[in-house]
Amino acid sequence: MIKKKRAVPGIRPYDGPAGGWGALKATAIAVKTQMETFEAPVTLMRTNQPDGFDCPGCAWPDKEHHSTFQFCENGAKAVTWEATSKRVTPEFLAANTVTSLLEKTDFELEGYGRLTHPLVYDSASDTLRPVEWEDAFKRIGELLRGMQSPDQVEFYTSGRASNEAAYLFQLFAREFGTNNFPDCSNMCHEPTSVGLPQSIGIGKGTVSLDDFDNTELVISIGHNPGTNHPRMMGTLHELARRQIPIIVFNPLRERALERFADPQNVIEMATYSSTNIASTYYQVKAGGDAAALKGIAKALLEYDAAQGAGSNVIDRDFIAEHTQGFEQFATDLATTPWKDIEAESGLTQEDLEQVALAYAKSKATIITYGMGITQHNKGTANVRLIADLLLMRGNIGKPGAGICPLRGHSNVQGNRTVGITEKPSPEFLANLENVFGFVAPKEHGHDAVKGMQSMVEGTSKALICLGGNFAVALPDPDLCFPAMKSLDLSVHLGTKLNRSHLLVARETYILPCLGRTELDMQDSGRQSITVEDSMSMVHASSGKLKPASPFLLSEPAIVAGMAKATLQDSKVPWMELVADYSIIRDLIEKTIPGFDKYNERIAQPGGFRMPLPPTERIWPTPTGKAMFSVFSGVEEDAEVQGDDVLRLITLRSHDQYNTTIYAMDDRYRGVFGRRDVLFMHDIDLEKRGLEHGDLVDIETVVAGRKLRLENITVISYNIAPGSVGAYYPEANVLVPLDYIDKESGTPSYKSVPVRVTHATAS
Ligand SMILES: Nc1nc2c(c(=O)[nH]1)N[C@H]1C(S)=C(S)[C@@H](COP(=O)(O)OP(=O)(O)OC[C@H]3O[C@@H](n4cnc5c(=O)[nH]c(N)nc54)[C@H](O)[C@@H]3O)O[C@H]1N2
Ligand SMILES: Nc1nc2c(c(=O)[nH]1)N[C@H]1C(S)=C(S)[C@@H](COP(=O)(O)OP(=O)(O)OC[C@H]3O[C@@H](n4cnc5c(=O)[nH]c(N)nc54)[C@H](O)[C@@H]3O)O[C@H]1N2
Ligand SMILES: [Mo]
Repeated sequence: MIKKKRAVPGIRPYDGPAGGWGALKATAIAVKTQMETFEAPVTLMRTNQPDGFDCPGCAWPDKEHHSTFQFCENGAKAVTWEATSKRVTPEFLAANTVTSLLEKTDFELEGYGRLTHPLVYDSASDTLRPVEWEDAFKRIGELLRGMQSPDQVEFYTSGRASNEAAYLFQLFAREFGTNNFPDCSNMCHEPTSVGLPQSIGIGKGTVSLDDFDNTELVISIGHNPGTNHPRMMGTLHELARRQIPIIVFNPLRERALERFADPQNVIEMATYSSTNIASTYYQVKAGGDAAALKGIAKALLEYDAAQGAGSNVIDRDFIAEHTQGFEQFATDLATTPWKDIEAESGLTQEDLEQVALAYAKSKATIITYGMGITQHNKGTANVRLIADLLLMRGNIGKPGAGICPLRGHSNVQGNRTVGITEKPSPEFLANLENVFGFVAPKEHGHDAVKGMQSMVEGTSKALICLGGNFAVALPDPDLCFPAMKSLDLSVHLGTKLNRSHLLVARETYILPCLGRTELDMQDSGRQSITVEDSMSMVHASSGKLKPASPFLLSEPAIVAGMAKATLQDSKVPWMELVADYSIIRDLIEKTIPGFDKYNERIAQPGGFRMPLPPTERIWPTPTGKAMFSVFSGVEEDAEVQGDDVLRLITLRSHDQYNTTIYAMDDRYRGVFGRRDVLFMHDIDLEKRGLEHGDLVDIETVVAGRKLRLENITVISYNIAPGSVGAYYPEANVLVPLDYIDKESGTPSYKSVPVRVTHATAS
């Protein structure tokens, strides 16, 4: 019997579809609270237009990049957030000490608006004060030159930076002498960058938008497109209307994957109707995907055997011609017991056999995935298993089929392509040396976790951030925040104030830059930058809005300014590059394969695609073949035992962009005006004697140190039993810094073992 639930402030079930009129209303509110209303419509219409700017919201590509405006609520929020008319002025900063600003929430900090002046921290008054650009560069240069070793400096990149800015940033760091490149992708799709090259020879997805026109089945695992890749909803909506099955694996019932009303669809809008998206929805347990994927593969093998000789369930010709390692893969599946698969995935053998049947029937299948796959301590192994499943039926390198990792930041993939990596290839370093004539560092550097650990240990002394919110995005603030404060120097290029900026080092500079939407004028005229989307399309973006302040510089100009002031006999003509970004692109072309005729090809609408050999069934692996892998057992972490242990998923609300909180609602999950909640299934509530709305304490089970989050309101939710969910970044206090996927270094943000009990203090 279902008990009647008590009323909990701010918690109301959301019964409608995702999208629809609610999305239009939310857009209108975002515009009203951030922008001058007369500017907004023109600005939004320029998003993803041929002569306009690339939407900073997500990395989903745009078919109509050169024609119609695609409506997108969360894209509109990203744009209005940057194009806001609010400003953080020198007067405001003089009146508010850094200590007092640190008391504010992340939501309040960014809510103050755009940064307007380059700032230096003044410890005597505990305030941020305006500084001349040249003085800032000079002092940063002096401090960097004074380091005992270049490896004491960490160069962090957040994936919104353009190809041009990121390329200059890596050039600066490498000429300076280090490969320390922590970047946001180390917290995000690193398992893709590590796992896919082992499987198919390249760390990128293989599908294009056209493949979605030809596919017969989409399996969507561990991502929430209604919020995070909203333009993908147009594609899924269209597939669902064509009756193409979409099978979802997600511990939470995400509304947009269930029902969606497309704001561009006149009939749905007029009739308040919607389209069912998922044909089947499997609530896999957090961390249970490997078990589920192995179950599907095992069922497929069993089905193939049952069909007898000559069956084409398994694509034997493809496997023989294009792959290695199938035998070991199949043997491991045969010896993995169904009972283990069922226990770990939370799904039944019958469920997984159904998926295998649908998969066997489809002539072309796409698997899409996001953070639900990667942010686990077996994230890389999970990615390889997805590739294995596709390879079993030859689903890579043919129309309508392939692997589709949903990238995070709008240019995170491009940053990687142009050299932001702590593990550069010898060929790339040789190219840099040949073209520029400096000696590049060969030793591999730090990723995000190692960079922070070196700061905690005190071996790294300086941090330069090309965007982002490094300390807040990483796990365990109790460990990381003091490490930020113990640095000799921190420098942040940013558009809005955030907590990482305020965790000031002995000396701190905050350098405000132009955003994507803004006009970037240099000596040779108006500049464009370029970005690479999730499907490896590289295209130009140029802003038109008047910059938020006359004192802003572009990201390339700031990087070049610091580099010139640091590297006294630099081989790089920094100021010539800033005057004309097309020269930066020429240098990218000379040092990185795939950018031939870079400037010429971005002049074409839609740009060009980076080379993706697996789409032609060419496998740049050491063996020249696509490789099957073996995932032994089914468990994510065999060491964590105990009936009362739950797996905590930390995730994004609908009103947030990573550490940027736009507003306090999570409309589709029925949470309004608050973020201090824990989603839990009724079975798990009952086991603990808890009720919907009770206050609880959460404690991490694996940490060496005590990690706790207290007085959180637990709410009854349709989530897989055994899994619980809370919002990022608040729940980062529960994520240990060293609880990572060992292969990729990515923190296990989606599978933290925790215990939940009645709150002790109330
Ligand atoms: N509006 C908006 N857009 C964004 C962002 C944003 O914050 N806001 N962030 C950008 C960035 S950097 C990224 S990386 C992407 C993130 O986009 P997503 O990959 O969608 O990221 P999350 O919101 O963290 O949620 C992942 C989903 O995985 C599910 N999940 C959690 N654990 C598991 C699991 O073990 N198995 C399975 N199968 N599913 C699981 C969760 O229930 C959730 O639905 O979006 C990008 N776009
Ligand atoms: N617990 C938990 N932690 C997570 C995750 C999770 O799912 N759970 N997800 C992880 C993921 S996938 C990612 S990608 C990271 C994100 O980590 P980051 O990329 O470091 O964080 P963001 O919140 O995207 O950075 C926001 C800041 O970027 C700056 N900014 C915005 N636009 C621009 C611009 O155009 N130029 C410059 N220079 N600065 C700009 C603003 O100052 C803003 O405050 O977080 C990770 N952390
Ligand atoms: Mo991300």
